[in-house]
Amino acid sequence: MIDLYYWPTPNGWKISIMLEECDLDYRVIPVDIGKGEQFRPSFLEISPNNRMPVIVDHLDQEPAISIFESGAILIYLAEKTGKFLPEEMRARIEVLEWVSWQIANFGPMAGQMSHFTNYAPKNLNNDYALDRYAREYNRCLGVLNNRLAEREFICGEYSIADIATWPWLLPYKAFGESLDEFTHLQRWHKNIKKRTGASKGVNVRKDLRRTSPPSARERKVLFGQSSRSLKK
Ligand SMILES: N[C@@H](CCC(=O)N[C@@H](CS)C(=O)NCC(=O)O)C(=O)O
Repeated sequence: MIDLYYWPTPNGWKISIMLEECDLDYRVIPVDIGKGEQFRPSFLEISPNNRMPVIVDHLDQEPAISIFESGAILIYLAEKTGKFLPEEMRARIEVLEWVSWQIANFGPMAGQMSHFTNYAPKNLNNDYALDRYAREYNRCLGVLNNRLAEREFICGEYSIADIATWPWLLPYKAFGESLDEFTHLQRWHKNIKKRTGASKGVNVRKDLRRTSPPSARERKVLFGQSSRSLKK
């Protein structure tokens, strides 16, 4: 049995989608990041960067394996199941390249875009930051669209590169983007949406999704932290 420490956001969906796609048994343990549950000492033990997602795989015998960082989790689950990560060296490194691209480029730029669109106080002048991240998000969409021009999925076959990347495309409208110019991206988006694992994964604990802007307290919890919050 696998424990999934989770909150319904794009980074959480990467793993709920992978678990569904691999048809693995798992149990969801919600980590309410607005309430600050990611700073609990027991959670910091398995997630020193105070972020979800995390998995703990209890295996058949102790000790269990715990993994933080969505890229590492995806690679672990792909290796465990033999799915969505080819064995052949060239094909494998290509998938790992694109997983790294997501983790280091598309994810962080989309994350900042989300911050300045959904969370940053409106009374401050955030125009520079919004413009910077909107351009970077748009640039990344262009990178993906080019890549998909000659491939059905990012690395040909559906892989953990697609599973890592798709969740951060989902909020594109909220970020003021349109896919009109990105025809390959539109096709890819529709193809993944049709997959049972992807649609089930993205709906895991949908009831916990945010329906209103964060309160002042939640803002403080999410964005008012420093290294002091991690003191043991
Ligand atoms: N690089 C991390 C990013 C995970 C991440 O940013 N998670 C956010 C939610 S989307 C979180 O847990 N935030 C809690 C906080 O900021 O304190 C990964 O890919 O796993």
